[in-house]
Amino acid sequence: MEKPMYRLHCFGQSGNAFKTVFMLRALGEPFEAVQVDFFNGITRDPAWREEHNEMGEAPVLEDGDLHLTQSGAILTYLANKHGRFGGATEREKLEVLRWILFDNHKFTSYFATYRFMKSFGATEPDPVVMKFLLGRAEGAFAIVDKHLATRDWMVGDGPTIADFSLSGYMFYPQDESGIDIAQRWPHIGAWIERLKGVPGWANPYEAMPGTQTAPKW
Ligand SMILES: N[C@@H](CCC(=O)N[C@@H](CS)C(=O)NCC(=O)O)C(=O)O
Repeated sequence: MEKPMYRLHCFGQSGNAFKTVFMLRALGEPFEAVQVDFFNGITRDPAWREEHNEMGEAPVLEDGDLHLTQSGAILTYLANKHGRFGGATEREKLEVLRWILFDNHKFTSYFATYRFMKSFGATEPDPVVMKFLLGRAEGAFAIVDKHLATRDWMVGDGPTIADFSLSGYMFYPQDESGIDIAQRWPHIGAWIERLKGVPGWANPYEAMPGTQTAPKW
């Protein structure tokens, strides 16, 4: 019997979705990509929220009857189900969770919001807001850069879902954020290159549906 295929609701610009795409591809698990029409506001549509995600966000993973959201939960689910990339010991699993929480609160969230406002926002971003977001992102980047100064991967001896989570926004063109990450945080820069060597890695705009657009602001 053919195994049921995963369905993943995602779109090209979404680094949060790319975290889960990277994992599925690294696992060698085929999936059907369902495009989320984010830029036409579908995630705010009550019917979409009712059917797919009450939180109003991509990604959404469908595994048969299971509909799962939050990239961290999806990554953990896939790691447990396939027995890969979740950490080798209980201690490592806890470390992985610690970094995924840090990513969702500080590393991805401030940077992704900054990039979104600079590249895709409907109105010109307020410089005061941008300065605040950038300062918070820089603080988080410095912490991860220091952690990576003495190790190749965030946890343990190989890539884990902590790496897939934290790197979700690291593979987009530099002009979308205007920040030269590799130059400013060289250990993050080296880690990005290592991650590109993980079998299954792909450019987010090629791995997910949707149209790449030029930065707006
Ligand atoms: N913590 C969530 C964040 C998901 C998220 O913010 N997704 C964005 C796209 S990258 C979204 O759908 N945002 C809709 C909105 O904020 O209205 C995760 O990791 O899945």
